[in-house]
Amino acid sequence: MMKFLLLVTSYSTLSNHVSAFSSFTGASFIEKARFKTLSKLSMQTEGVNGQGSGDKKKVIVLGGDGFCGWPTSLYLSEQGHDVVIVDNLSRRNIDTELGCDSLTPIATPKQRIEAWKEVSGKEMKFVNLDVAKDYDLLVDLFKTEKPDTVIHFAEQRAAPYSMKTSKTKRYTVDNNVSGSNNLCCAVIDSELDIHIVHLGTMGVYGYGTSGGEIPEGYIDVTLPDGREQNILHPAYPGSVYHATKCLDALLWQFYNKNDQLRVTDLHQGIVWGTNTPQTIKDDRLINRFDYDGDYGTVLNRFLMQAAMGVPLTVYGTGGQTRAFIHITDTAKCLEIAIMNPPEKGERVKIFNQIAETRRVRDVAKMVADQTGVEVNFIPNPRQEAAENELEVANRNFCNLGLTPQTLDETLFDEVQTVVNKYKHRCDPQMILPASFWNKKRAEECKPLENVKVEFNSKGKNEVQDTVAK
Ligand code: NAD
Ligand code: USQ
Repeated sequence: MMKFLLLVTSYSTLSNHVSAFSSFTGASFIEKARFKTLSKLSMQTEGVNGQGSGDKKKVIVLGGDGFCGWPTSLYLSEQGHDVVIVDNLSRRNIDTELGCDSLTPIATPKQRIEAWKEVSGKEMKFVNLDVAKDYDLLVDLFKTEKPDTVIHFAEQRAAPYSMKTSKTKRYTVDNNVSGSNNLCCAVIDSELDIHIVHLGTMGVYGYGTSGGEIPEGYIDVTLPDGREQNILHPAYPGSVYHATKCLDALLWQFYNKNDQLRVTDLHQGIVWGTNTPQTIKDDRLINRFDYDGDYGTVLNRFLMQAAMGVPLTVYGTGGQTRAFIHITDTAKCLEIAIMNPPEKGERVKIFNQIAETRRVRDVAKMVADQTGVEVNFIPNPRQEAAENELEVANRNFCNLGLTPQTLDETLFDEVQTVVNKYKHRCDPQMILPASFWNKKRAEECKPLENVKVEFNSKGKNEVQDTVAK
């Protein structure tokens, strides 16, 4: 048996400390997450297009079947907003294409909507439509529903998937850029003053390239001859996926200038966590959980790997610093954004949607300290800086009342409880990276090809040689 991969460094067994997982109930989770009501927030009180009333909005959620879109839809519905979900289920289809699945067994959209009605008494509609292709249907939907706000989650969002092959690169650009352009055109053709709220990414800025705190969207620059301007922060994407978010930002800027579209662009960090106080109300409402090398994001992957007893897969030195936000705060940020739209004629509002920044190896150490799992440093499949600093302004949301949840072991328990419940659904071979940024990175990762990931199905504490060759 050979120990997991090219073991460059390993934190020792970390005192073999394994915390007892606390039981996970809705009430205790809500208490732990310290939910802050939005009643104190500054809120616009009129629905713009006549459908929303008072402080409630009519909201179309594009991509509302996804990891962020589903819990956000439930949260907005619970707060009394009128929610219509649009999704073409492409994410579920990509699971089939990759031979993978959400670790959590997600119900069909129909079952989800019915369960929410049973649990909450609230109606939500579901419309299966491709935002990047079904343009006329999109315009018709806007004209029929007359939403105050359209939230746009409906993009191919995995950087590794976007870098897999020329096919996935082209799909990511076609889907994401066409979808955003269609959205702007459809708002114009509907002749409604719809507020667009788009989920962008911290990755549009690059990581730490400003040489100081990353501002919220715009940066003061001094041009030759001492001319001073405040411009969109220079784009510095690290993947085809991140490049589409940079192109989106230019589309928002153009249509805002040309057609006075009201747009809010939310540059969100890495989302972690699984369930929210709404999704835990019924098994059929459970949120999706991605753990595979393409769609799983770093902290959720580490929490899942720890629960399985698989050494954590830190890429390179783990010196990459990234921004993080918990899934419950994603939903709260969206409500703040829809209640505080820009004025007509105001430039695109840009908020950094993050709670904090952390270095990947520090995140791994936190998880390892809590669970006793080993940390492995493996060749990095990505073309990215081995080490970077990252300081990010998030004052816009904080000034509007957000108190973001920071990384907290009590919330780690929630994820690990979910993972333990569904670990029989995990395919261990999907854990290793399966997408390489370029030929050099692929070459460096070649030794991973012969590695077989195994975990002991009895439980994480019994696993010793988790990966065998
Ligand atoms: P996800 O893949 O789980 O959800 C996206 C949803 O959009 C899926 O249900 C998919 O089927 C749908 N979709 C994609 N293309 C579509 C199209 N053309 N027409 C209709 N539906 C379409 O992703 P997520 O994690 O929920 O991310 C949502 C958004 O938030 C993305 O735009 C992503 O870039 C952004 N974001 C996510 C994270 C994160 O950590 N998950 C962090 C920052 C930003
Ligand atoms: N990483 C590891 N080990 C792993 C997985 C990732 O070390 O097992 C490292 C990566 O090399 C990278 C960092 O962790 O440096 C983050 O990777 P990630 O997969 O968690 O996040 P990323 O690819 O940046 O994308 C995710 C979402 C994307 C969103 C982005 C926000 O998938 O939709 O836009 O986070 S941000 O990173 O702030 O731009």
